Amino acid sequence: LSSKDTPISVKPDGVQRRYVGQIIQRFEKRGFKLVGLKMLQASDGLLSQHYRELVKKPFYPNLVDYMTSGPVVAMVWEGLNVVQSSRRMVGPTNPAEAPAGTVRGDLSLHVSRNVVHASDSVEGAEREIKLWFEVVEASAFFWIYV
Ligand code: YYY
Ligand code: MG
Repeated sequence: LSSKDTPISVKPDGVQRRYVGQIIQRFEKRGFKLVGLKMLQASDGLLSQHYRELVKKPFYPNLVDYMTSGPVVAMVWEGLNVVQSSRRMVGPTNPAEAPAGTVRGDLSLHVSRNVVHASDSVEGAEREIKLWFEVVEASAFFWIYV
């Protein structure tokens, strides 16, 4: 795992609203490289680890209902400064505060339906990639996340 890799997920509302392609295109256009991609139904257990700092928050039950309301498209992206840059591209947690041009600012209105996940730190990115993916050597020259 390296600080050049970060997880980005399209949440169930983004999948249901058919935004997977547009979201992938934003990161490809910026110059990042897709190194992992899968669709899955997130479990309560996976989410309680992913959002371990939030399990006691009053909004947590609604967050789990939302995140399990349909499939998630989980990805790993690679590139220079990808953790910080992708987080900027996604925008603030609350779409009401997200500038136009960010994924959340362009595609969402409410914090409970903010379309996409991005990690907020290199340590968080590493922890989340290990939680959601396995890394495999796809050839002598590159590794992919599955
Ligand atoms: O990293 P990010 O997704 O931007 O925000 P977090 O503070 O990690 O919260 C995770 C997730 O929880 C957020 O994307 C939506 C939801 N949430 C909420 O529903 N209501 C809040 N007041 C805060 C967060
Ligand atoms: Mg977060």
